[in-house]
Amino acid sequence: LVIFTDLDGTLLDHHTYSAEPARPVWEAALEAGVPVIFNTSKTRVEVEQLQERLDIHQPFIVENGAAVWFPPDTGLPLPPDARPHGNYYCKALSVPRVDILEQLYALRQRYTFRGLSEMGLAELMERTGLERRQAQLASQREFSEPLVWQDSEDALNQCATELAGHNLRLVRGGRFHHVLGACDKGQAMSWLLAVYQNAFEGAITSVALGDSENDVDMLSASDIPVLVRSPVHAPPVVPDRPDVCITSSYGPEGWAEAVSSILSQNGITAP
Ligand code: 2M8
Ligand code: MG
Ligand code: MG
Repeated sequence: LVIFTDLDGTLLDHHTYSAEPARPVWEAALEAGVPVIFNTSKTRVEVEQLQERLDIHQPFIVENGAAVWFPPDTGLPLPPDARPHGNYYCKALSVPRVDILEQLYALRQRYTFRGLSEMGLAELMERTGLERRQAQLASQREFSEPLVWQDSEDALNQCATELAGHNLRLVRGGRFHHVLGACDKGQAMSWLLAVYQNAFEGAITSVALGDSENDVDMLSASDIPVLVRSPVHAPPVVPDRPDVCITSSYGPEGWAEAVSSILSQNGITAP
């Protein structure tokens, strides 16, 4: 079993960013040798800080599937296409952010949106409820650009089509829309799962948890998809997965409820 999880609105409360209600359950998973892998819109530096805070030390996926990071000492054999980057290894699935900004801002005249790169820290704090230090980490993006979409839904679809022509994707997160290279959370998850399968020489069951539109590819590609209920939006549709389960509680409480039951079904004692 390997657990892939979104952060904002899923393991972390949408408003307070707390994961504490789920702590006993992820501790039981880690204790039993089940990796808990973050698959998030957040940046590398945001996740590094969060892993410290939660005492979770695993490879992780950032910026909506744009890259996979391996911290030192994961014990995993590193795939040949992961590149050293300081004391980490990185597998990039997206083009760099500078390339994205160039394409995106060429569309400025025709669509109305506000990109994160145009916001000061005060505005980002206001829009997300993050504290200054956290907002600063969220702004250190390497592979994607979050947007506040200020145009019509039709314009959004048209813009997405145009971006697709440049090999870029537009996905909806909890608060922002995100533009990134031709990749998604599902592809990144499958790539990393193959690394585990290779290391452990066998099939591994994947559990995926998410709350928003940008999690749908990951849920679709997983063996056990879980939609964590959101206090601010309806659960997205996961096509062709009638087996998707929707938690009754919101955010980290919902996470704990679902993971606890999956662990128990797999013979792992969980609170
Ligand atoms: C952004 O990501 C969330 C996730 O769904 C969103 O789109 O609402 C990113 O900027 C991320 O880096 C940041 O931590 C988060 C804060 O809410 O917002
Ligand atoms: Mg989310
Ligand atoms: Mg997310």
